[in-house]
Amino acid sequence: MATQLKNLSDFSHTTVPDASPYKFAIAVAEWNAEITGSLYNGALEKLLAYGAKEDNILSVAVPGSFELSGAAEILLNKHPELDAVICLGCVIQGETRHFDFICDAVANGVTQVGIKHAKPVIFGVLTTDDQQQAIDRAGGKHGNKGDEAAITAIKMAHMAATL
Ligand code: DLZ
Repeated sequence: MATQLKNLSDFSHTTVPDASPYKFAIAVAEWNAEITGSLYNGALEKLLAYGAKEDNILSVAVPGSFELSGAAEILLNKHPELDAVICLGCVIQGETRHFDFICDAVANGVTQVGIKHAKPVIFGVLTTDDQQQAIDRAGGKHGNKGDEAAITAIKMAHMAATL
């Protein structure tokens, strides 16, 4: 029953478990599709690179980031066998408060769905001041947050499965 963590320095960013036993869903928002398409490609490539089977990855598109948590809820209800859901979107600051409402809603929604189902629901949503910041984080100079979301999903699925 009792498990002790080793020295935390043993848990580097590069230690990613084998993803082959796990089932994933990816929900991706169509708003800012050029960006979210890159996030999606990064996430999918990483899942496959760490051993996830194509047949075990279910992908759905939703209109905007606001819809991501609803999609996660539907996915987990229809497919209780899923081990993790990755939500990908990009919200870019505009002139109105729409940005704040969408960011708050998706962050809270994703959290609630994950807690409700006791399953990892990963927040892979860029929330940026402008388009360039988003490009930089979707395969640009700051990497690809889609990759990071996939790795987080694998680590969390593994953690839940091996408790
Ligand atoms: C309406 C809207 C706006 C203004 N901006 C974005 C955005 O930057 N990123 C995004 O993913 N979605 C945006 N949306 C759409 C909302 O997420 C949502 O699809 C609509 O409000 C309908 O519920």
